[in-house]
Amino acid sequence: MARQVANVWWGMFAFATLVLIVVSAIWIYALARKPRETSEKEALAINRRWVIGGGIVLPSVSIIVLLIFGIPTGRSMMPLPVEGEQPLKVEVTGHQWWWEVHYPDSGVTTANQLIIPAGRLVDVHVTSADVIHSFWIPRLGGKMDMVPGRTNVIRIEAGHAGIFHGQCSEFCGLQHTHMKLHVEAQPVEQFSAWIAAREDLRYEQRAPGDAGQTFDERCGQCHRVSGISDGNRAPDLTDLATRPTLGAGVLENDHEGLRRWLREHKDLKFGNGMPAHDDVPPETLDQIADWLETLAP
Ligand code: HEC
Ligand SMILES: [Cu+2]
Repeated sequence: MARQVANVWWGMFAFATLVLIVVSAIWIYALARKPRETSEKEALAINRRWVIGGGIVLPSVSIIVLLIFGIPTGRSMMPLPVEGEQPLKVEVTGHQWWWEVHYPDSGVTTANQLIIPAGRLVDVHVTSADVIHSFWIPRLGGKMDMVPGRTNVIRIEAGHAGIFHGQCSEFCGLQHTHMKLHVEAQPVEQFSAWIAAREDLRYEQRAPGDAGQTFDERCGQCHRVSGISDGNRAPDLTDLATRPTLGAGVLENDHEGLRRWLREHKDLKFGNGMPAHDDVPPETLDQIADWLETLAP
């Protein structure tokens, strides 16, 4: 889809360049040539020719040509029925300021990362839990507003495996910048394994001692960890350790990063929806961080 959009853009660019060159040439010629005597009637006829030719015929033809290429491109991004293999359905919900990602066919939920199979159509059903956000992965083409109370569908397809970058593209508040989405297209078998590893994933091991209790009391009402807690107001943490970043792109997700996030998230991402935990001993937060680091299939 992105390639088709790019083709239309390059076509428009070439045509606009041509128009610019031709108009400039005529203009220079008009400035340079000697004025010629014309009768009033002749002058009117020349005027009319320019108005009809340059003002009506040329723009009409240009717009029709543009539509001939543009309409099919637009349609290819619409979730129209297809024959053969059906598109994969993924639901993405925008929150201030993170992305909830859900695969309804397998019941898998993750956050701030969108993993898709390469070479397969993917219908992304987007909506918002609060304000208007916009779903945009520039290199996969298109862009779709995420509107509360409404579901829009955008069809994407990654032609090859690789990492792409998504970004909220509708100003949605203070931390709009820090609303990045890690998008990864994987070879089909790898993607199937990714999903399979998360289906029916349940943990039994709580964080040790105080940390486990603190998590139950202070974190679990917002965050879900399959088997341990089922909060639904914040990023699902079930596969946290497999995500490349924290806070939708604020920090690298590694040992240091996770500890920093729990202690300093209010400074790292001012105004974000997670309460400060200043009254929890830092060592306890570190223990929680160490446990969170083990949450991977
Ligand atoms: C009131 C709900 C709430 C509570 C309680 C809460 N959080 Fe959060 N948490 C959030 C929200 C909202 C975010 C997303 C912030 C953002 O990126 O804008 C978040 C983000 C996170 C992240 C980063 C997730 C990611 O994928 O980037 C981690 C880790 C985390 N919280 C751990 C905890 C821990 C541990 C506790 C308990 C000590 C806790 N949270 C308590 C709401 C909460
Ligand atoms: Cu935004």
